[in-house]
Amino acid sequence: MGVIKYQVTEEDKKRFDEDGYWISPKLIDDETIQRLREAHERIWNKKHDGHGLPFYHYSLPENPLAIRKLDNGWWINDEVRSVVTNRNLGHMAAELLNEDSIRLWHDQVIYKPGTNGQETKAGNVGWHQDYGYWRNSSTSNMVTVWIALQDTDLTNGGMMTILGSHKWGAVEGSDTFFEQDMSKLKEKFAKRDWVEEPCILKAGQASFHHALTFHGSGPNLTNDARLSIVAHLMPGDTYYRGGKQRHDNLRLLGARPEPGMRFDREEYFPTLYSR
Ligand SMILES: O=C(O)CCC(=O)C(=O)O
Repeated sequence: MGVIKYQVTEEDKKRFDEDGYWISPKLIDDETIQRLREAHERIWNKKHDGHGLPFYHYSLPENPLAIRKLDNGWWINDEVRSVVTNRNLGHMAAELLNEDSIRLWHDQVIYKPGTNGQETKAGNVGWHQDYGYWRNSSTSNMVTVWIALQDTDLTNGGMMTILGSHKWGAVEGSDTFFEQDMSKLKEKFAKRDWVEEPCILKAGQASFHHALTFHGSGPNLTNDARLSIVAHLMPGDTYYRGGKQRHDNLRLLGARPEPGMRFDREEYFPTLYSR
């Protein structure tokens, strides 16, 4: 159970450094994929493992075609937990980011319903940078691991990344996950070469994208939901750098977070890997 061990190569690192993302070989075996698909089922039916509670009461959106997303699924689901805290995943992230240790920042459980051909923006994820939400972290050298629980391409609303956009730095106003008009966002952000790269994944493969890489996704026109588990990973010594932006994780530093405090409480930010 867990994540298959894979040694990241120099060529993989080069791809990640140049393109801002890298697609792994299959990391999750079929039995685990099935368990993670069942984990989705349990989560959306409010069946929790243990007594943890996510930050919010999450309810299914009124629109059945809208995207569903839960942060920190590992607090309430053991299968999700075993994948997003997996050492092998951490090792790969450490290699790609050139860091000595890796912690979990948070996870996401994402479910994009199939529309059966119906055109709607309800399942879209707007072009954004993950670091657009994480500006209170001391570093943007963070990575998102997006794990496909079925074969995924553009027909079922697979993700797209903008080639090399991690080299643009932290772009103002890039916290636009929930804006669903892709053309409008493209107009806003496409100030330089805008090359859209589809992340085409077989079930069990993952894409690793840098926290500054622009990405988003369009409609799932198939009959089947697109299911994924996502791990957002950070260097082990990441700290709160202050600033105005708020993030839910700040609450995990206590009632009075101070700049300089590390996100290092094991019970919230578990270490996946340390050299
Ligand atoms: O699931 C998607 O289409 C986008 C997910 C995303 O933005 C992320 O994992 O950072």
